[in-house]
Amino acid sequence: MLTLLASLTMASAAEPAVDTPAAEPSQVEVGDALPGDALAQSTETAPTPTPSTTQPVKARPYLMEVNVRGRYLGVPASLFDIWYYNEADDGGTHLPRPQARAWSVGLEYVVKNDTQNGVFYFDYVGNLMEGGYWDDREDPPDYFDGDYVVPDRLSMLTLGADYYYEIHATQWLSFMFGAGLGVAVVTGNLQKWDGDDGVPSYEIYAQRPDEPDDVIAIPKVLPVIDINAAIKFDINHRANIRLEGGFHNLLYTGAAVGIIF
Ligand SMILES: [Ca+2]
Ligand SMILES: [Ca+2]
Repeated sequence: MLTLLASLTMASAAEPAVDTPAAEPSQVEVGDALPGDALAQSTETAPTPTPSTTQPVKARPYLMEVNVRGRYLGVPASLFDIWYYNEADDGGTHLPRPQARAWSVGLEYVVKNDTQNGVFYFDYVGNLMEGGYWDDREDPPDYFDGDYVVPDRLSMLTLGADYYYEIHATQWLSFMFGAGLGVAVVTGNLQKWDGDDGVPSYEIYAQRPDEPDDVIAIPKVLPVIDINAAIKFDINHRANIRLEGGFHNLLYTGAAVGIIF
């Protein structure tokens, strides 16, 4: 680089004086300023800032994010196994029990500093559970007294706020632990078919799938409890990716991606 500069300087020095003298020195100046002088130059100019000019000063001591997030939610089958039979029961011939699963997409607005994050969110939680047979455990076993339950337009719209504490492992990697509260508006319900004098509910359902015996009402408004643990990748304070898991009224795993500004 030095040799390049030297040759540049010599070249310009060797130029005849008539050949656009104004352009040549400026070229050398630009080349001169590039290598290591950026810092020196900035410290040089730093003592003489005019207060009136609009410089890119750090106007606020916090950053913001806007993120899009997606999640896969559910209730572990092992939990329902406590109360309900599954396909492994009755010598492996029992009807399979539906899996309580859901998905969600949402938007987040985040206000943060180095260690603290305030996350304001809303998301839509859609049901993935199919209709099926829910057979309670009893002793002695009765495999034919269960309910046939079919979700009907079941979904949830949530709005809430979470606090995350952030621990930086490196410049670009951090671990986050958070919790928060929200409110959910629930749509839809669960339709239920009962057994009937020895005829199991799944056979009744097969006979009249459009005529449930009952509708299990779900409260239209529910509290939302959030518990979150995340790994966050910071891309040059411009973007971030968060991989996380926890509890959002259901257990979940998911990811959030967004911009930092
Ligand atoms: Ca029973
Ligand atoms: Ca039973």
